[in-house]
Amino acid sequence: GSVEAPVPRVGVVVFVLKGKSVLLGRRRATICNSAFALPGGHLEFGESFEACAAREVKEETGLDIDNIEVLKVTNDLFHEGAEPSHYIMILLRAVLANPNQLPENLEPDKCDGWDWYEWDSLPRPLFWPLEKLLQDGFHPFLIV
Ligand code: 8DG
Ligand code: MG
Ligand code: MG
Repeated sequence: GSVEAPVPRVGVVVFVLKGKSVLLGRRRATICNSAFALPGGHLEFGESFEACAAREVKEETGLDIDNIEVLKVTNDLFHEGAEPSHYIMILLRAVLANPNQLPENLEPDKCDGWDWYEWDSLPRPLFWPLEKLLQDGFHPFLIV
């Protein structure tokens, strides 16, 4: 095969909000293994941000989401892996379509399990882009 020059990829992550809590899972991945992270993944060709958010949350947790909104865009460089990676991250928020639905760990090779964590007492370590957002004062509940 041909050797491609590296390019930025588009990542979509979702703050699924429930009361004062947000959905996080411990990652099993080369980048930032075992840190708490949001559900999300890669934007597919032709997909809207909202459709990607709903698809990734469904694939990873089984949850159906509603009121999906884009909150912020970040530009992140990762140097942890064998090769560096560059992500344009689209951050969204959403709520559960059915507040009684429970998260399932549908990709156990990528995640140790999902749970709700209160925003004021988040678990650590957080995936570093998320930690950086928090330190910058980002608050997914307060954006109008
Ligand atoms: P896919 O094959 O399902 O499309 O992708 P994935 O396996 O679900 O991708 P991912 O690693 O979950 O997300 C893609 C990238 O997004 C990840 O390698 C780095 C970036 N990213 C952040 N912050 C977060 C976060 O909080 N959660 C997740 N899942 N990814 C994040 O910069
Ligand atoms: Mg993912
Ligand atoms: Mg995924």
